Amino acid sequence: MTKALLVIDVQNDFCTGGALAVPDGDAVVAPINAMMDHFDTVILTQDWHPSGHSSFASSHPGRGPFDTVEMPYGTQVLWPDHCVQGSTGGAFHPDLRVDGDLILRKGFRRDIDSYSAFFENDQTTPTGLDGYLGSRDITDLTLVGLALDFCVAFSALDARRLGYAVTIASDACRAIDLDGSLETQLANMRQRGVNFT
Ligand code: VGL
Ligand code: ZN
Repeated sequence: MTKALLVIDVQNDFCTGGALAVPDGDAVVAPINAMMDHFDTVILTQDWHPSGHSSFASSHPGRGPFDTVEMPYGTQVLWPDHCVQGSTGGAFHPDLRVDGDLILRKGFRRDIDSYSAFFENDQTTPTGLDGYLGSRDITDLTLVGLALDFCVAFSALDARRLGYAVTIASDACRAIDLDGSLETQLANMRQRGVNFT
């Protein structure tokens, strides 16, 4: 059994003052930094959108942030512009330790969003993370970061689907909680065998 820590999207735009600030988002930084010493492999993900990304409300005239639209791959929530490639908002929180083994970027294709670290939102286009983990014999994942009810949850559910043992360290996560999304995703994750500490 080999374990990895998967640190999801601890970026300025999801923290205080950011474009899509998750309430109390900064609070995850200290516990995540402390956890890193206890894992041989640390992987950080970075939400990394081109300007004009299709998940941005600004790309849909007449629509606003947190509306939903139908995309060819399903329903998509529209977000404020966030985590634009190369922007300060897209950078990791300045206090986050970034001495991980791998930085995986996602959401870089204009026409499709990618909440999960494993698959884009069509749930079929792989990011390559499963291959990386498999070739390093990693079977157990601990997930932390932002946001618990979106990118952390989608990553955890895909990881279970792919056969990993998955633990979420709850105090190192914070949620957006949009229309009950936190409760819904917690129930989904429990049902599919995600462990919580
Ligand atoms: C996220 C919404 C849009 C996340 C990313 O990291 O949870 N949420 N893009
Ligand atoms: Zn995003």
